[in-house]
Amino acid sequence: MRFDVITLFPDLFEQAASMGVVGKAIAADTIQLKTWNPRDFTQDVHRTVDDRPFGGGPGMVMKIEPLQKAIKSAVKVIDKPTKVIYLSPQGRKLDQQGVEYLAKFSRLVLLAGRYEGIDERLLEADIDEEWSIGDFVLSGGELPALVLIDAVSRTLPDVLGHKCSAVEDSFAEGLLDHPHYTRPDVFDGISVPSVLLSGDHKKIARWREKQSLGKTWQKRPDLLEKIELNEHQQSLLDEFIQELNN
Ligand code: 4HQ
Repeated sequence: MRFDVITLFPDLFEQAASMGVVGKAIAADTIQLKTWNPRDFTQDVHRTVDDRPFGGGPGMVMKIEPLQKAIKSAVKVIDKPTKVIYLSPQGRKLDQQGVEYLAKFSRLVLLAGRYEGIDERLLEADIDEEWSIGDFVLSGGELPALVLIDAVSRTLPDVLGHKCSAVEDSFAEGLLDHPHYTRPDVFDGISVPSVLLSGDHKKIARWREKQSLGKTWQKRPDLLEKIELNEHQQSLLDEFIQELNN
């Protein structure tokens, strides 16, 4: 998977993308990340990328020409299935299903906007899809782009080397993750659930699945409405609820 990011803050991406799971995937060349600075596509001495909004009002708008040149340069590097994405609160809300859809493209060009946003004509002419990371206002599209890169990357085969699959993760099946514990086995008088120390891997897997269902039921009941539990899952959840009432 290759990510091309159009950004006024390339350093931010070099930094963030050098760390953790994504950093390792880049080092291993499973993922490629390249940044394109719209300032490098300006003609004037001041390297102007923004201008005042027509119609007046506060704030500035990103100029169309440097952005379009940056996008076109990024797109033409490789001839592969590409989506050009603009991060904005007006986009489709990102969730794990959206992440998996995006992961199917071999290449994503991400436009991280600043100021009040981009000229609407660029949106119409050059942006394939608009995505949002949530209903709140940020000062730029850089963090949303990094969120997208992180979430998409971890679904790719080979990125989570230590796991058989990302399928074990929270949300992969539309459920929350089960609780986790590590040493010490007693902290402040509170013990780790004994099943986790039993060495019985079948029992442990069953406990975790039950917890995953139960925690989802307690904390995010809206998620359960989106999925159909199988018979086994339903009886585990019933058991979880029954144990609460004991
Ligand atoms: N912005 N999800 C405004 C966001 C945002 C979001 C990005 C702020 C674009 C111009 N992007 N700029 N929420 O708040 O994606």
